[in-house]
Amino acid sequence: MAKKPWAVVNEIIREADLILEVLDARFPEETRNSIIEGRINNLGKSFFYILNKSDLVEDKQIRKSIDLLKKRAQVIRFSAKERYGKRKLLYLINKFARKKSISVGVVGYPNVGKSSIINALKGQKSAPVSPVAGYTKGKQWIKLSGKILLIDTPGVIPVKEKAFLKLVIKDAITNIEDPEGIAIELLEELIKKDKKAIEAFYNIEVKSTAQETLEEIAKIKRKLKKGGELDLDAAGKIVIENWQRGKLKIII
Ligand SMILES: Nc1nc2c(ncn2[C@@H]2O[C@H](COP(=O)(O)OP(=O)(O)OP(=O)(O)O)[C@@H](O)[C@H]2O)c(=O)[nH]1
Ligand SMILES: [Mg+2]
Repeated sequence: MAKKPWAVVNEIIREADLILEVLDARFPEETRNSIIEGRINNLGKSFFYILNKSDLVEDKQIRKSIDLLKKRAQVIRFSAKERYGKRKLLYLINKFARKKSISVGVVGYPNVGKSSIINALKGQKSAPVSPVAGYTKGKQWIKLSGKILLIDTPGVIPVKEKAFLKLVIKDAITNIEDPEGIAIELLEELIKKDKKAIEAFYNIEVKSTAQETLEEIAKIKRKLKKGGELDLDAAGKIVIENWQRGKLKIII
């Protein structure tokens, strides 16, 4: 049987010379894994933060995140999609290696883009990628050069998180049991942050509750059940998906 994801990650933290902790640039604090960082520190290992998916985030926001994170470790702004940050990261890894052979463990939450980063560094598809979280199972070694060995790991989550955030990270629309409830929770946060952006994006008026706002979205998207009743699950899925895919650019 395959090892549990956490067991794999702990092993890599012990074995690797350098760790890359991958964060989603849209919610870096939420995707920071305090348990992983605690273990890295206990073992006296070095790590860099990789702020991935930075193509989905405004410049100003990224700079703010970097300022906060750089107190703890070196931060590399990255986009596996646009191949941004690749040169800097390779330079820093090689500088760290100082001509010795090293292994570099890539760890982080599910779906933050660990495997995509490895592929971007390698310049070819070496690690399998998927929009469905929990895709990478065991550890996988990818030889980057004669001296650098990258290790891909499965995504791990430390503690109980807000339900909507968990789903965003999991990116598992088809498996959501209660899309309406999750979408309402998500909408509440989004409206708090940027009500006007929601209004403009959906071409609706934001109502006094998130529930009523979701009803507005269901109406404009013509999501109706057979009897003509509003289909809030279907509308909820749209809202969740728009945010997950980065179409709705509001940072919580
Ligand atoms: N926009 C954008 N999407 C990205 C980026 N990097 C990865 N993705 C997408 O995010 C999803 C997850 O990517 P993976 O590389 O499989 O993520 P992972 O961290 O390896 O996921 P697990 O193995 O499930 O833990 C895929 O749909 C990627 O195409 C990026 O820089 N920008
Ligand atoms: Mg993966």
